[in-house]
Amino acid sequence: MVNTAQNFDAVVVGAGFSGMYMLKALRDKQGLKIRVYEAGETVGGTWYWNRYPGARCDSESYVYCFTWDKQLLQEWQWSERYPEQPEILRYLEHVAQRHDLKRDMQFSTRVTSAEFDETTNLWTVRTDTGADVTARYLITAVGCLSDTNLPPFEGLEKFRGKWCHTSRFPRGGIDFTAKRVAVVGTGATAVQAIPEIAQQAKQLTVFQRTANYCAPARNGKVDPERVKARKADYDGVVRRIRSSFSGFEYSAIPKSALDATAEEREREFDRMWDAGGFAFWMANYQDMRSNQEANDLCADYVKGKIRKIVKDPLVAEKLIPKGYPCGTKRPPLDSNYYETFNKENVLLVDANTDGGIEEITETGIRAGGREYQFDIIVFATGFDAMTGSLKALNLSGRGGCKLEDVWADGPRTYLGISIAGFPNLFTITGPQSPSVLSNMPVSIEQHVEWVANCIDNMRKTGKTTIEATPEAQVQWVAHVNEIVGMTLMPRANSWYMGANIAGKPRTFLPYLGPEGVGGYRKKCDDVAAKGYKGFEMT
Ligand code: NA7
Repeated sequence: MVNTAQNFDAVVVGAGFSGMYMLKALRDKQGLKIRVYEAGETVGGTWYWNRYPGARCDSESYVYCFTWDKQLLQEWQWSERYPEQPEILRYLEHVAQRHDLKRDMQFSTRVTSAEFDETTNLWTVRTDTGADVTARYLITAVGCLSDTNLPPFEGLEKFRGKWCHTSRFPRGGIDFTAKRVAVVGTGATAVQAIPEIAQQAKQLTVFQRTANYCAPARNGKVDPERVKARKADYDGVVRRIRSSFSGFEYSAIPKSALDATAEEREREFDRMWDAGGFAFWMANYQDMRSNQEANDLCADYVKGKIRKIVKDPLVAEKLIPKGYPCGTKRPPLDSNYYETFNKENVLLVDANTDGGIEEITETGIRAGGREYQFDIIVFATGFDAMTGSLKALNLSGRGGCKLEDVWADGPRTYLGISIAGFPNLFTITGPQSPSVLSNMPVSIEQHVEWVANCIDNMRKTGKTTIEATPEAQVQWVAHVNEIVGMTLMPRANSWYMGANIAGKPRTFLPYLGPEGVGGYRKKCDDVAAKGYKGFEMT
């Protein structure tokens, strides 16, 4: 039964990993009255929406889960090294039921706007289902990659076949059997979907704008002995991932790639490549993302692999990334991606060599002056990352100032969790926090726990509002930019830089802290320990 009261202590937007835990943390520990609004029909967030073939998490299952339910850590059996979308959804449904979360959630409801009222110090939240509600605290748990990017391709409305975006894939899927299919995009989503679609489709044509550096996932069953050992040491696992750089059990090789001999490097690269997963990107030489020469060595290794796997040298050349350092766009994990281009029924159309997409026609796609015919077009064109889903909430803070105006030149936050002028608003895994550069549940849990403790502190000390000071925000933004400026990350046209969306300000969206998520956690805890330094409380 959904709570029918219209005044809440807190409104949480989104019922994915973040929203579920936020509800649990505030409701159980502090007994607050909460309402969670979720546009989907049930819990799951990104895993509710992304139902495309091959959808799977790139984090390993044993660390892609809630760590606060210790019993569930022991009970839940993941079937593979990387959890598949339906399995994650089953897991989240199970958590929702086990902790009776749904009674405070309202599904199929999208928040359309929220305004802070300076006279009452309350947020008024409006939804597409009508009723306005008020809340002392507004917590966004909207995910970093949830605002779909469907580029405005000319002529799409004329296309007579079927089309869809991977993040809005129809329930029940699409039957690609005997169909001529196009996939537009070659990001992490497409890299998962392409091998699956190629197995069914009569003909698959992939439209690539930028080639990616992909490393093998090496998915499969996990050795039961390994599972047992991890379960026996879950406290240790949790401790290690929380203090790690990226929320995984990886640490970089503590030396420069340039200081290793060629043989040593090859051995290390082989070891990481064979291990699969993010090892190549997160356990590599420490200067991979900061030194172009070191980066070139890593990049050359991957390029060599692509040349070995892809039989047609012309196709291999198109698949070889050019013009940006490896690891500076989100590296996709590959299960037979490169091999798929050896199949007879798969064609690669590369914007750089064959010409980019000009328009969608009634019967297909015109690119580079040539017309390709399709029955189905799948857009794997990504998201308006990190800021899109927040701007879509139409938030107004003090003096009616609008978030979209305040962020016109890029996001400005304090710690990625608070925005000056927007009191009692908390942004779980918001821009300028580590979020997408880490294993998400680790960053989510850290933010949720910080926010829950902050609210608890406010209630105990009789405070009504908390907000970042403009000075602290200016310093944080400068810090985020300064740190990333020491790396190669700004050299890529990545969604991290906002470069995938025409007109989006070019600015690095997450926070690449010098000590990763472990160091960022310490910073946040330190702020709290110093009486919420950088925040103003009334
Ligand atoms: P991504 O990584 O943003 O990939 C989108 C792909 O679509 C990428 O190859 C883009 O090329 C391509 N794209 C985007 N716009 C266009 C236009 N206008 N024309 C042609 N091609 C285009 O999204 P994903 O869904 O794959 O992954 C997002 C994250 O979800 C992923 O990183 C994980 O964290 C989970 P581009 O590279 O921009 O040139």
